[in-house]
Amino acid sequence: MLRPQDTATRERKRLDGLWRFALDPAGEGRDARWFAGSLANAREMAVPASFNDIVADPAVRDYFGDVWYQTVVRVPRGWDGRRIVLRFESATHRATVWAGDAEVVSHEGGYTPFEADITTHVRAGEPVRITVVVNNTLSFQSIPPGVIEDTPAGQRQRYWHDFFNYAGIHRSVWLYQTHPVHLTDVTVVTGLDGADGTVEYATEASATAQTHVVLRDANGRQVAEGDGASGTLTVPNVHRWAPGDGYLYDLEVRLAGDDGTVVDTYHQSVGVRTVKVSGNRFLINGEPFYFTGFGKHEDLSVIGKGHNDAFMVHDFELLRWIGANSFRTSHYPYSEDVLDYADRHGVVLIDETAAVGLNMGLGGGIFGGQGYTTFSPETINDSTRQVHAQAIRELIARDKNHPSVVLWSIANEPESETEGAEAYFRPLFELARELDPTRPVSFVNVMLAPYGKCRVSQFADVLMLNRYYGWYTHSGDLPAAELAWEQELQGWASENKPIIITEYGADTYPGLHAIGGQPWTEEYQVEYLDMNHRVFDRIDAVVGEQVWNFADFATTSGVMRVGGNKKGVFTRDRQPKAAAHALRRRWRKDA
Ligand code: GCB
Repeated sequence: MLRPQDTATRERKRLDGLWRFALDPAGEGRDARWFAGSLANAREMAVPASFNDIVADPAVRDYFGDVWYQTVVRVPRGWDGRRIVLRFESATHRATVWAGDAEVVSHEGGYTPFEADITTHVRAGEPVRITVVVNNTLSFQSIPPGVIEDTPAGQRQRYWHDFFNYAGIHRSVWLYQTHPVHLTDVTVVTGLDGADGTVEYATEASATAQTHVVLRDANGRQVAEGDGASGTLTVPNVHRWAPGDGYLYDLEVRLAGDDGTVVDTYHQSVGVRTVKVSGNRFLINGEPFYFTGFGKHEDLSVIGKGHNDAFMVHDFELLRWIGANSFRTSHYPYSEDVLDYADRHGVVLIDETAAVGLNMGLGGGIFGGQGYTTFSPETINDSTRQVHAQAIRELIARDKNHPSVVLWSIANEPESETEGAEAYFRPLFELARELDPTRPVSFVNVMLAPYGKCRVSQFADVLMLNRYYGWYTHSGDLPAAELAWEQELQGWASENKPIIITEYGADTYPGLHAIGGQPWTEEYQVEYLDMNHRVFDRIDAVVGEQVWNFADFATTSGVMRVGGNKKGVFTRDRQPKAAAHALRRRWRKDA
């Protein structure tokens, strides 16, 4: 599915702004056909944004169930005879959409795009009512999972992941048009051959057409061209895409009818680079790469998980300031704008599905309800795995052409020490490899499945470990933490795979100080990170360190969370804690 573009043959219109919005606590709107007219009792709501924190009402913040969004858009006059498509970059966690009275699409999964051809439901120059019901309820068959529990005080939504269940329309909504004969997909795979680069391309179209491609460098100079729906282009003396050097070529794909008239033009940016795991090394362009950076979140005050360009640019500026060369899209696929930005700026990404919290043993019930078995016919089961498989398909389909993405993470901290886990994950790894043979595939291992116990890491090309020695264990005792951590890591290192420490961190209340050794102080966060770095620097197989977290973020309430998770190196409003300066000294050799 191609992202909408303005090209010589395509046009798009962004539908962001204020939409009508209504909660549907009784779940009556679908049967009562709320889509069939102007939404009654509606308030105004910003799109894109999470709805939760915008309204000053705890009942809205914690709401789960159906919510309705509606807008009226006028289809541009000039779009007569064109194929007209309505596209959502995301709706969390599922949605059904109507154009006028006609139901046009439903989608499961809160972080990947979906679209509907609405040509037959609209007329150029006329308005059309767009209604969307978004549902944010988590179940054992959703990714991420959750459960509704009946309590004496009423129903409650529980889940096992440590971030707030923000919901709504989080990214842009588009109306766009193409010729009825149009390109439907482009795939590029790049290679290096000495000083030259290769670009294998494969295109798909809605009907048979002639395909012509032109590859241009960043100055617009043509460097290669080809004919046919697929082929391989050679780029003499290629400018490689590399960490810190987001050099992009532009592949223009043109479709023409039998008479040679161009009916569709699409531009695919291409970063020429290779990725490979060799022994315990992670190679980008054949050279060992060491990841520095963070696990992040899409999380802001007021707008929650809504995309915001200003904050996106600011976050990338802070990454550059601190010397981070990478981050993980923990714990879900991020906005496509983030991926494009990372491509252009040479920031390396570990791209993760929303499969987080498939672990009912985690947190001793702190993050969720107690007393559930993770893998069982009643909980995480075959249907969940199908939803998870679809999440992997949609992630790879969306992000396969991004040079910034060097590694797929198919889950974060699932239960992985049991037979059920092994059986659940084996086919998912096979699927990811089949969908993309060009990138390594992994998952993030949890402390409950330490070296020697994990039954899923056998499938992973890279070992990604989240560890909190000195925080959740050996709290406040960094010398003991250092010994235990090094011992476990030595075990993993014997596997001869590259190891990325995808999480290590300590909650820190900004402004809290002590001479030393006191958890929650700014000093302790620095000492804790220093201890970890000593351990990493002694272990050859460690090829990356990503601190948890880039910034403080919202979570469910609990005695372990003070106004959210405070492991940020920056506060939620992006002010540096002492640890930010310490990391900058370690990561930025030039500063
Ligand atoms: C983890 C999770 C992350 C949590 C973090 C923490 O292992 O992957 O989502 O926020 O620990 O701070 O406890």
